[in-house]
Amino acid sequence: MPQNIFILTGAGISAESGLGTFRDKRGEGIWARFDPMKLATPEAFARDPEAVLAFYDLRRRNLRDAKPNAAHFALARLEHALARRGETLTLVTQNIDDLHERTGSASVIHMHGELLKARCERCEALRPWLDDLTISDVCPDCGRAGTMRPHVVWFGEMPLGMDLIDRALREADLFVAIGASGAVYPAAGFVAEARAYGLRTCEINLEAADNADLFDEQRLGSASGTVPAWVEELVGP
Ligand code: BJW
Repeated sequence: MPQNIFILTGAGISAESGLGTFRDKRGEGIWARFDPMKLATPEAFARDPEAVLAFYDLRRRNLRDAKPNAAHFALARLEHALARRGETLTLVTQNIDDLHERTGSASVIHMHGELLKARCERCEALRPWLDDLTISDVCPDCGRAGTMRPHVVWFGEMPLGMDLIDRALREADLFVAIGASGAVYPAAGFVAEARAYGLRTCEINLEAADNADLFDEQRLGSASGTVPAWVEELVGP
């Protein structure tokens, strides 16, 4: 029977590419060093745009030096192997990096935005943005200064692609979460929705997520080892 797979990836899939996670049980994640309420909310950006832009400039520079790892490559291979069998992979990521795209994943849904894009708060223009972003940058579309912001979803903002995500969840047979802590909603609620729609559910993670009890199957280990092994089980070497 054809299989439609829905995969949600989180910061854990990019951890071995050197991008860091937000939360971990050792208290060493990004949010242990930086206060999300001062850097990842619209209110923080209104209060202190320089601090917020500097945080994302640093992350953008780190991303330029990062390389995809074996887990990103395996998911791109899975997508193409499923397509050859007339099956589909919906790849939704909470990550703002572009490591899935760099390995050839074709249509990634970035529900928390993309670090290498900026958008104008005035005219909503969305532009590729590879360099640092400053408060005096001019919008290439409307020509106003001081209106560009990182194209990321902060706390209190609506994640992107929610209609597409809901449709894909309804049409899938299997839900898999990879390297996500299950701490941030609405993504943390997808597994419950998947169960309600009758999907099988699988967690692939270094440490059990906050919502681990909602998964039918759990594979613990680092993404660069567990994901390629799981993909090989599904579609062969
Ligand atoms: C490995 C590994 C290795 C490590 N191999 N694994 C209830 C319902 C709905 C909303 C809320 C709610 N309660 C509260 C809210 C509001 C809020 C929220 O969830 N707050 C919680 C903190 C409680 N949510 C929002 O505000 C969201 N918007 C919203 O809700 O709008 C209204 C709405 C309602 C209902 C439906 C639809 C909309 C917006 C959330 C925006 C999150 N933004 C950030 C920053 C983005 C930009 C940036 O990158 O700076 O997104 S926060 C940060 O957390 C980032 C991540 O995408 C997100 C999730 O993190 P993730 O990916 O799970 O990573 P970690 O670090 O938490 O976990 C890493 C995992 O990897 C761990 O499990 C490790 O074990 C594992 N790992 N190494 C494999 N090598």
